[in-house]
Amino acid sequence: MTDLITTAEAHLAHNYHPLPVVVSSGEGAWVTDTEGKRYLDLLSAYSALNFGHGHPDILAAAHAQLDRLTLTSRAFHNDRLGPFVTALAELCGKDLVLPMNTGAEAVETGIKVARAWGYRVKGIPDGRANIIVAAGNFHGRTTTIVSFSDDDSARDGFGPFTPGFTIVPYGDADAIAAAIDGDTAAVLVEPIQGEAGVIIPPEGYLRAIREITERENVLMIADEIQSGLARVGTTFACDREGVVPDMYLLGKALGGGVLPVSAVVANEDVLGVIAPGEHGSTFGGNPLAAAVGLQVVRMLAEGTWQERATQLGAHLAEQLQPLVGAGVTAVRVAGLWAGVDIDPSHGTGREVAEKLLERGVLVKDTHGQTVRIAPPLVIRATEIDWAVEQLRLVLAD
Ligand code: IF1
Repeated sequence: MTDLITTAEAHLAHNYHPLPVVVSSGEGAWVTDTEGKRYLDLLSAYSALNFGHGHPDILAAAHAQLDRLTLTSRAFHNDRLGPFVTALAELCGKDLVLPMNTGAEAVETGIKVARAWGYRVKGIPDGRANIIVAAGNFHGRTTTIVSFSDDDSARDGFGPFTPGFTIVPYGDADAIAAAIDGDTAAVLVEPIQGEAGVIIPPEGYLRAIREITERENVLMIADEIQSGLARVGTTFACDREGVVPDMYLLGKALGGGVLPVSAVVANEDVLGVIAPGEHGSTFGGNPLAAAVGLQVVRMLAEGTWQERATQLGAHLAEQLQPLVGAGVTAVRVAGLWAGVDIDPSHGTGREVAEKLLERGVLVKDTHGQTVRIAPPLVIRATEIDWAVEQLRLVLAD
């Protein structure tokens, strides 16, 4: 493993010392570094690899499209975009899809759409539209998005900030109801908070937001960029409470681990407020992205990935549970996504992550004591067992 970390890599180095340099994507849940050491990748939600490294059907769709058409001049439509947006709209049960590239762009687009809807449909006085967000949120890194973060490390030094947001505690629907007034255009929420440590809100929270926003004529926007697309055992994390938001923000796994693909999905009465010429992107919905996105949506339409995440997620929860009281203070699991709080007497989340790295298991720490586990959905039960055993050994040290 190299000790040299280039400037470009330096921002990643806070995760691990030394930083493993991955040279080969390997297959399934495994990656290989420059020295040939293999790692079981339990970081895939972080990195958009829900379907594992090198999924053959996704690679085939990408290869085929590379040989046909990759980008068009924006003056032309392309023959992949229609099938992609149609299939994605159907998966979401919505009318319209606005394709973008990164997650942050989808969030920015959602904010613009919500504000435009607030002025043009709801009748909010110009310049006053407000969006309610949750404490502990992570929605991306643009200047507007960090404006409504409460994480100093994401915000400090990047102001002045964009106004028009109100932060309320996560998991508290009454706080949302209390914060809504005539200028409120939307509530923007992660159905399960990722960066915050896989924080699963109290049962009924999403349903309560849905009821409040419907009653108050406010849009409900679900950032499913990390929680969506089968990760938690359902197509969307909102499905866990039977909730359909007004707008889905999607990204990460929508690009199949091949390239950035994001999207805003909503009905005509919401997304239709954006007029031609008001919003766009050079790369959003390009033929290559659309071909890959279409393949991902086709895979999700069968429901087998959701089923797999449910079953393996139950297995992961079963394996992790005995660690509570044995070096772990709490475990939160939703499908194949877990937050594991490390007992401080056994070190920090970061120290545990580094020891796991030595043992060939990639996880990500967050907020001091928490280790996040998000394996690709192709992981095998035996690989989960091996990974949890490595965690048990690290904690027993
Ligand atoms: C970083 C976490 C993962 C997201 C949600 C939007 C975006 C993200 C819910 C923006 C992005 C990333 C970006 C990466 C760390 C990371 C992350 F730690 F923040 F929570 F994956 F676990 N909404 N999440 O999680 O999407 O613009 O990056 O495509 O910036 O450090 P993007």
